[in-house]
This record gives sequence, structure tokens and C-alpha cells, in this order.
Amino acid sequence: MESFNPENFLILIVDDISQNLKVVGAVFDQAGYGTTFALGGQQALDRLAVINPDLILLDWMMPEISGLELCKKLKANPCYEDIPIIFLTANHDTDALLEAFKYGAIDYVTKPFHAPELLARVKTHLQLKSAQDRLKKALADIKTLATTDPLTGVFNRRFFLEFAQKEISRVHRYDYSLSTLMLDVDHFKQINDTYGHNIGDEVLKFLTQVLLKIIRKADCLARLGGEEFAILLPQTPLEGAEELARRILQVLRKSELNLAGKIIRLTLSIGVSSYQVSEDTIEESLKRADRALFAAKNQGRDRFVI
Ligand code: GH3
Ligand code: MG
Ligand code: MG
Ligand code: MG
Repeated sequence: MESFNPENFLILIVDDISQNLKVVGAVFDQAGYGTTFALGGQQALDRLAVINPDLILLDWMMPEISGLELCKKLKANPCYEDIPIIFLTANHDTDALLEAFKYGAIDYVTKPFHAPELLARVKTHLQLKSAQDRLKKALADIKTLATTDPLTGVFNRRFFLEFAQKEISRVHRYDYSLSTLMLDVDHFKQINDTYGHNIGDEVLKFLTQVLLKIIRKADCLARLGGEEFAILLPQTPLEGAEELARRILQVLRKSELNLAGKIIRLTLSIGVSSYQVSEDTIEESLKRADRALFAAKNQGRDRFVI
């Protein structure tokens, strides 16, 4: 396990009696933790709006909002649900304390407490929480790596195909329309040859930003590979897809990219298709967009074809 430094952790201590806050606070101060206090449940909620503690030590019996009520509230709120809660309580009624576990507390310590035991429990739970956080972060990173294109940050081919497959089932269930644009930069090889591969990369990033500004939130932009992109348009009929293709071409014609003192212009060829419920698989629909893209190239580029 990673080395443990209490200074890196902030403990929120909640109690309705200020003397209790002092006593418990002193234990954690001496052990080197950061501490912060709330005199009762309402103050705890107020504190939580401005601080982000790593663990909460919660008194059971408090007027106004009881410890259990506060625990319920926090565990039901996505902003706070991950903060470990340990009850510090004079209550020895185990049945009642079991309620606390039901609402998401991780432990309890009875008063009068034995300081070394309280510290040991808090340390163990903080270590477990850190390990859990690291694991969550690692999983999120893996997911990002698996679904996004590292150069542009948009989705990759794998994600695009999965997304398309899911959209297809919605099309069948709800009778939605679904369209696809396939986009390929015109004469991209020339851009690379003239300005170098690094500038070529910048051009792809620039293009991505331009596209992201034009499309809707529900649309899925992916880099399929090289200088080829695709956009899946949920709930969009063919006319809507044509409209978008037209806009993209217009915006690009008006944009110029100033890189390393050079003004670079780029155009796209776009193939447009709409999913036809009666006859298509998603592969066929994408293939039609691909053939349309090929036709746009043959007809002279900087255009879209259906
Ligand atoms: P067309 O108008 O027919 O599409 O011509 P094109 O030059 O765009 O097409 P071609 O397929 O001949 O060339 C694509 C070029 O894209 C070749 C390849 O080296 C380059 N390329 C592929 N991936 C990347 C990349 O990640 N970065 C850069 N800078 N270039 C790339
Ligand atoms: Mg109390
Ligand atoms: Mg190209
Ligand atoms: Mg290409």
C-alpha cells in the first residue's frame, strides 16, 4: 500500500456539543490530520457546500437533524455519497446502529472511545477509500483509452461502431430516423508533404474543433482513421444530414488556419446516408455513406453526395 500521510486528509467532525468537538478534534490534530468542525447537522451541510472532507465522523444523537438522518441525506446526494461516514456514538443499541450500515455508514465507534482504536479505524477506511479512488480513476482512464482517438480527443472507430449499433436498436424500437456523414479531408497528403506531418496533425485537431462546434450534443463524431471522420446523427432524417453537410462545407470554406506563419485552407468530401429500417444493417448504411464519399471525391471534392 502507498505510504500514508495524515496531513493529506481532512476529517469533518460533526457533533452538537462543542466540548466533544474539541476532544475528538484534539485526537486527530495530534495525529497530524487536517480537521474541520460542524456543530450539528445543519452546520455540517453548510460546511460541505464549501469543503471536501475525506471522511466524516458523525455524532448519533443531535437535535434538529439526527446523525442517521444526516447520513441518509448525504448518501442520497451524488456530491457526497462517496465520503466515508463513521458514527461516533454513545448509543450501544446494536439494532439501531445496524440501521446506519443500511444507510451507507462504513463503521461506528462507541463513546467513550479509545483514541488509538478510533485512529486505527479512520486510517484503515481512508486507505481503503484511496485504493478505491485509484481503481476508479484507472478504470476511467482505460475506458477513455479504449473509446477515444488520442490525437483529436474525439471517439475512435470502435466506439463509433458500438454507438451506431445501439442507435439502430432505438431506431427499430421508437421509429427514429438516423443518418451518417462520412468525411475525408481533400488532398491531405499534399498538406503533409508541403508543411510536414506535425502541421498535418494540427490540421486534424483544428478540423475536429470546427466540427464539434457545428454538430449537436447528441451527435457522435469519431475519427475512423487517418484523415477520415464520421458523424452519426440520431433522430435526424436525410434532409437534416444534408443540411449539416452543407453547413460544414460552408464553414470550412470560410475558415483559414494560421499555423507557423502559414495560412492553410482545407476542404472536405462528404458522403451522406440515412438508415433505412426495412433493408439496412448498420454496416450497409455506413457502406452507402462510404460509397457516396467516394463519389464526392470523383466528382471533384469539396462537396457532399447522397
Ligand atoms: P484525397 O483527396 O483523395 O482524400 O487525397 P488525400 O491526400 O487526402 O488521401 P490519401 O489517402 O492519399 O492520403 C492520406 C494521407 O493522410 C496519407 C497519410 O500519410 C496521412 N495521414 C494518415 N494519418 C495521419 C495522421 O495521423 N497525421 C498526419 N499528419 N497525417 C496522416
Ligand atoms: Mg450528540
Ligand atoms: Mg483524404
Ligand atoms: Mg482518406
